[in-house]
Amino acid sequence: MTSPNHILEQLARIANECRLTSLQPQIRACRQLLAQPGTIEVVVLGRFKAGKSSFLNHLAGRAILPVGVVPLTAVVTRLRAGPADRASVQFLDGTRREIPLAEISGYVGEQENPGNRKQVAAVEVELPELLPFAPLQFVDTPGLGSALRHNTEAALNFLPHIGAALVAIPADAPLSEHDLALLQEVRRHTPWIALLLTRADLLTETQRAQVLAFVQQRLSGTQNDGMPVFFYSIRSDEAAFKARLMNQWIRPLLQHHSAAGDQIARHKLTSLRDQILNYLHVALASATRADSARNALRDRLAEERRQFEWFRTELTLFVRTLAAGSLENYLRQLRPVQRTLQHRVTRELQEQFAHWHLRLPPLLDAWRQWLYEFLQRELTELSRTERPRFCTPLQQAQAHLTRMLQALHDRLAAHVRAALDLALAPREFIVEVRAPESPPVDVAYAFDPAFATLGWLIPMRLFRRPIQRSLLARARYEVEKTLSRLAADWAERIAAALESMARQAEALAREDLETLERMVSHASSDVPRLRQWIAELESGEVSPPHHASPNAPDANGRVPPSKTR
Ligand SMILES: Nc1nc2c(ncn2[C@@H]2O[C@H](COP(=O)(O)OP(=O)(O)O)[C@@H](O)[C@H]2O)c(=O)[nH]1
Ligand SMILES: [Mg+2]
Repeated sequence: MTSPNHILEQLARIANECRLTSLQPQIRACRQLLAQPGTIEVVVLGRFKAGKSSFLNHLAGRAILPVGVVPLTAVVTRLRAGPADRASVQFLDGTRREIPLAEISGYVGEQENPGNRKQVAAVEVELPELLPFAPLQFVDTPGLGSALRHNTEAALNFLPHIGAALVAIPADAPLSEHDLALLQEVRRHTPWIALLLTRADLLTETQRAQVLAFVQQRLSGTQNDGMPVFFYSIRSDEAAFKARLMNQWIRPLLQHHSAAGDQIARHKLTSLRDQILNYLHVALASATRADSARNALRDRLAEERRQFEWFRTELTLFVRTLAAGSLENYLRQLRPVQRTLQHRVTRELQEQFAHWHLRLPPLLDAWRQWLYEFLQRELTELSRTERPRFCTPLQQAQAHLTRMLQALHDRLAAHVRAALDLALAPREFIVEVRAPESPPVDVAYAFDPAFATLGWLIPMRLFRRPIQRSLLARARYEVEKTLSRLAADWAERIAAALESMARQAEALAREDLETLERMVSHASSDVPRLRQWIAELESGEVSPPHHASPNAPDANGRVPPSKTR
């Protein structure tokens, strides 16, 4: 049988000659995988709050990973077996630093590492508790559709690197369209996938049976039909769930890890090969079909090219509309917070007044200093806690821009189908979220200087009450003003981030269109070369070998029902 390395080099060569740049991340991931055989990364994927981190803590038997972490710019955490507790942070610039286990949350969470200000690429943890699982490694991810995308390299490289995958979905909210799309995406990169229905303790046995039937019905007819499904709960009285997952999925993976590793590598190579073959078939069909068919396709693509300016405008308009509405949204959403802060400033300032028996100028100074500190402290905290809310437009943009790219690809696929009667392979588009740093809180207010000089003449005995009232009102106004300014600063930063996402989407769309244009530009003189490549790829043996082991999944990742219950 041809070695995986040999197949990969063949695929890389052809992809290179065809300039299929979008396949580069997959090619790099395969190289890396083949360079380090032996370990298998079990990646835990799924929405935010699906219970991924809780699950891994439960599996390790220790609360290592922070739970309830907002994923916006969080990073992946790798857990593996080691002789002693150890944790290290790997930074985007390639450096690494050892940290105490207790400090992990300072690097993986949005709250303590906003906008990934600390420039973290990943956190790696070694635990003796994981020795029984070696050579499996576990990867906690922050939630697809958001966090994996803060850094291009990490994002584009992540999915292709998946070894085995556990897709966590809350049992009480099972299998949305988003989950199905995720499963589909993951399936391209690994045959070893299982569905983990978390928080099973929230359901009765009857409800669990209903959920299982629902999930199986939704998966039927998809590539994931019949995939292993496990309920899970971190409640200690629900140990049977863990036992079943161990016996039916993790142990087989451990026992057959070398065969499974081979299967995973070959699955990725097959997937890569199919994508290249798809391009080649389109190229060949276009080069050999009657002129009319080819010309029809070229006309359609030329039309897409002419329309591209509109697509670009649409992208820009979309992000600008989102940006334009963001300030108003922030202000509306912050109104209750503003009222709370205004009540607090009034109450706390009233307490202060009781201590300040001062003439007017020093009173004004004390007031100003106190208010400055109050606003600085409270708004910095607010900007931190409200950060996910400020960044919401980025998530919305990511979802919509990805859909726009997908729609363009579908349109291109429809042209190919109409002209050549061929299906263009689906594509993954990743528009990364580049969440900005939080803006500094800007507290600035002027006070009439004449007031300060004349102030010494004002008899406080008579005017204390009206002056205090006026200072309270002024403080409430300053709360509103500073909050509005903070929202405006956020809106400005978010607008810039949105603009950058639109440009990314534009580049991806252009690449998609240009790749297809290149494919259909092949002349009849290219036909022998295209045929030769296709023959080369189709004769390559990349399909995984068949395993007779009782629990290993077959080529579709299905695990035969286990006798070990
Ligand atoms: N009742 C129950 N709650 C759970 C379970 N697993 C996780 N949770 C809760 O779900 C929330 C999100 O969990 P987390 O692990 O942070 O989710 P992640 O974002 O996917 O990593 C937390 O409040 C957990 O306490 C479970 O098995 N049962
Ligand atoms: Mg988590």
